Amino acid sequence: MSIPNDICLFWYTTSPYARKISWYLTLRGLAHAQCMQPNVLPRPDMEQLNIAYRRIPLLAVGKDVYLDTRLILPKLEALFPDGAIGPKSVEEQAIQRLLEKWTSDAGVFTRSAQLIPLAAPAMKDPNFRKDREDFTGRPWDLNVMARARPEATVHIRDAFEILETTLLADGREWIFNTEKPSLGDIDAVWPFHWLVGMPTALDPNYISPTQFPKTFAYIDRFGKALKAARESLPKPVSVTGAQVVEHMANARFYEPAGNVDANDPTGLKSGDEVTIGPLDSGAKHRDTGRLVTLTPNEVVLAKQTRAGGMELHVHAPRWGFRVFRATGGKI
Ligand SMILES: N[C@@H](CCC(=O)N[C@@H](CS)C(=O)NCC(=O)O)C(=O)O
Repeated sequence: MSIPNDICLFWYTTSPYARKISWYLTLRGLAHAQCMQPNVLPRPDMEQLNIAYRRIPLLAVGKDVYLDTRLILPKLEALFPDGAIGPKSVEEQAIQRLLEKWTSDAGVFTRSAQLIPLAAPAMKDPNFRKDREDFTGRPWDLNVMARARPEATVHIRDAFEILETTLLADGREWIFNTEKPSLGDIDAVWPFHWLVGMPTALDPNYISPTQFPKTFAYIDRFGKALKAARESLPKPVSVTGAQVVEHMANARFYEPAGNVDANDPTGLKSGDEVTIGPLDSGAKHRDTGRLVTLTPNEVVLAKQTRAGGMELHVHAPRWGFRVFRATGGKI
């Protein structure tokens, strides 16, 4: 089974975070494989990798596995620099990184999720709601969720207003005035594109092309650019988890084991047995392994696949994650 560029994306199409990665690969024209997943646990394909982290997306590049879009996107830029679409100037880099934080960490996604239509098939499925209760650690009660909608609309209206009156105010096509969408556009557009694509998520009395013409036109333009890019490429090959592991056996590590920063506040040392896990959602699903790299923005640990005991390197960002000594550590 061939995995183009040794890249395999584990995802499901309704995941807005995963769409960022699929869009990035499409806009770059980077051929890859995909391992499609259900939107709830269990995920037997991912169990093959022996990785407890449960969030989607997850990206394998050879024997390296990357968690979290906040690490996956800069890694793809660095590992495949020919034709990279990241920001160029320091100002653009600042805007792109702040956009990433604003949309992912600072509330736009969370408030968008509160606007998922309660009539959507997933929301009516008790199994899905139970899965997300485990994931978020909060009850997913339809009455409580209905009451949260007006406040979520107020926050999302604020987010639309920011795009409309600042970044898109001068009528530009793309955030950094590029010819085609860039990484900055992916980081700006994704929760807005998700909301517009869910019928009834947005109440047109408050958020519609009437109030925010430039932002709606931008979202539409992005969708069209993506469709054109997708149509010009072969469809990603679909693979199973077992096929990914089989492929990895003959693939290389894309990054050498790095340094463990002697000045890290955690005091961890190379070779320590450590546990990593996200702090915000899916926090119960942690991975333990041997520490191979620790920098201010990345932690890497070595783990073995369930079948065959093959070593993989699992990479996570420092932001939004905790790393601690597996024995005697506290979380
Ligand atoms: N900070 C993470 C968030 C990922 C995330 O929350 N993904 C959602 C899907 S959009 C998820 O994993 N939901 C639970 C699940 O599918 O198991 C990232 O940037 O990758």
